Amino acid sequence: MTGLALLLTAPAAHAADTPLRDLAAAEGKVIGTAVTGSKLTGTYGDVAGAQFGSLTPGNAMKWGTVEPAQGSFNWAEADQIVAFAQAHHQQVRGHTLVWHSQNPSWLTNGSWTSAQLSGLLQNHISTEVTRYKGKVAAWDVVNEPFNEDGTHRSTLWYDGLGSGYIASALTWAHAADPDAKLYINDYNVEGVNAKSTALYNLVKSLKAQGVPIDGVGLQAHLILGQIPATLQQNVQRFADLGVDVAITELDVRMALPSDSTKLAQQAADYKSVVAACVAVTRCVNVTVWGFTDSDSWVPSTFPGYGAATPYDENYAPKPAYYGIAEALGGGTTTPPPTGACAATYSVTSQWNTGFTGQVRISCSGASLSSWKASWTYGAGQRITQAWNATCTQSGAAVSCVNASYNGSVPDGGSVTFGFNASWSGGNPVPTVTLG
Ligand code: G2I
Repeated sequence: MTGLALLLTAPAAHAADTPLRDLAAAEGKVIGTAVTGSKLTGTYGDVAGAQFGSLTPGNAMKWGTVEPAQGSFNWAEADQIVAFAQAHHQQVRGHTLVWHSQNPSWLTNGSWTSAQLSGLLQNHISTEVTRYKGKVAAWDVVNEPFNEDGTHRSTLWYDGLGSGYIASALTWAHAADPDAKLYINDYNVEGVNAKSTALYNLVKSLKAQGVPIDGVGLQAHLILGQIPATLQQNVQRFADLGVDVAITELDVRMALPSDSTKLAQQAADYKSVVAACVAVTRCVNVTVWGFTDSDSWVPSTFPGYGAATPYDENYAPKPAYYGIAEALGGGTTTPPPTGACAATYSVTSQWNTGFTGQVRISCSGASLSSWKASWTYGAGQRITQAWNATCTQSGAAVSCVNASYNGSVPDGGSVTFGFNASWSGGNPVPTVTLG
């Protein structure tokens, strides 16, 4: 039977499984995400609050954001994120106090003596850490201090203050909030290499000098299929120095467009990174650098690359989401069937002898040009009519194929068909397979 309008709706926004933050907690870990404060409403806020146990402001706590003009402060977005985190019982990872990038122009364009520069940095650190004392669990105190070859990066701070700026910054941060965990954070330090070895030697020497250093952040901006083989070994060697380790900015970028093969590889990549953290007791946190592809730095920085996060632009969990869940021990979670398209069966109304049901087919990171949805009734239900699909039933087995006009399900879209059926005794919901 035809005549009812074809329904096109957004894909399901939520994974029905145990939230990632609960899975992580059961493993003694915290799973976090970078966030943009202005987006923390609606579905973005729902997912950020429900799934993650810590938040990192993606930009809101950087010097250029908080003090755009000297002596003129803007804490609005940082305050908002901290308040959201408190309301959702989440930790905050403060990011970042000392960096060569995203500094205000009054600072970078100024001409400062070493003493002035040191005073500016101390004042900045004291002001920001004091403001969030007791509210920020961990700070990326120093961000990206090294070159790829393990030498110190030439920056405003290194050039003006020498390598001692790192110990000074940690000491000032500790004075402002003795309970906050203090980290040094960098990229391309996930595997054992010259840069990570320089970081290792620095942390070892800071520990030997009694400088307050609590942790090392491995950013983990990774490329599809290129997870460093020595990741877990590297995490372990830092842990063995007596510091915590966090994966602070995880994403796995791919050449666009994504397809089901790439998304499956990405799931495996996310799973292996999270598993490396789970395997090392002192690895305490894995944070993704944006949880949705609509809030990722990747496409604008690497043209032609993207789809780097665990949720698509419409907040549908991707296979990567399930990879994370599996690494966190979420054994009952399964990726959507047939790659990234999934079917959901629901009963929309029911009366004493009959009911109306619908099946929605949603795609994310994949698409369909035709479809067949099949299920087996467990209690003698019988389809009597269907619309927006052609359904046949043989015994308990039902099979519905697309109508001539709705075989195509685009990436990020969905198609719904409906039916009436009879029932008696019971009307359990069957599992639908696509194929
Ligand atoms: O670059 C990726 C990350 C590498 N590690 C340190 C992180 O702090 C860094 O984060 C990114 C943010 O995700 C981006 O959102 O840092 C970028 C700057 O280096 C941020 O990009 C900036 C844009 O460059 C600005 O044009 C924009 O106004 O984001 C700003 C706010 O949206």
